[in-house]
Amino acid sequence: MIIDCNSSLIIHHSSFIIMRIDIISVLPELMESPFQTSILKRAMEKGLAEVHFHNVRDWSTNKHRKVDDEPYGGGAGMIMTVEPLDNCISDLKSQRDYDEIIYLTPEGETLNQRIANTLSIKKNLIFLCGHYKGVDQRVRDLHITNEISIGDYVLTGGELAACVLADSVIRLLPGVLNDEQSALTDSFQDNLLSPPIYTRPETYKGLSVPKILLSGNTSAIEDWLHDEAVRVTKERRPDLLE
Ligand code: 6GU
Repeated sequence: MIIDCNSSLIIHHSSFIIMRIDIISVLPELMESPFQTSILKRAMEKGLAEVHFHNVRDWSTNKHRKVDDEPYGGGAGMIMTVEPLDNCISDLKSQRDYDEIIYLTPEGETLNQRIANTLSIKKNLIFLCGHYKGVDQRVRDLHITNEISIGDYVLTGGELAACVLADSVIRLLPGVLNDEQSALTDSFQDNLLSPPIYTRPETYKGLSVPKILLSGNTSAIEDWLHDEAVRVTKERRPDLLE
């Protein structure tokens, strides 16, 4: 599969590259269902992707399994301490080479299709979910290669963002989507939003499917869909056309 998006040409060479994602969090149970349902579940069953969850508390040396502490310099909120996170990430790094170690944080680069495309050709990824006020800066200095946010709003933690990121990447792996779901026709793959789409019935409550879609003239239909995609994009997201 070849994905061409915003100057990054992405070529998936083989159907047999298995992506491994290790997700580090204080709340791994929050992320279970997205990977146990539908397309992501099938990707795992087919052996195209593996997702492994790690609870930071398992690396705490504290008898109460504590993994946070108060900020130096004062202020509200708790900080995730460096030692358990360093130990967890170091353990993983000792087992295999990681292409990227990504910290999910509102301070990161905003996720977009180009980033998802780029990550989809990697083999081993770590996602670190921030919680409380975030992680001690030295975790970032020691290990983090990349920081990603999923948008300009604040979540209770990085877990839901990690699920969003994993979904956006795993669906691009060869063999995950079938032809009809093909990632190549996605909104954003060509920087266009989707045109209006219709299925049966032909008329519903007086609203009819545009005649062109019933014409059987495939090249005219393709032109119409493209023109509609441009129209919708101009209307809603002119920034994508710049
Ligand atoms: Cl990655 N984390 C948190 N806590 N909030 C966010 C986010 C991440 N991305 C957008 N908002």
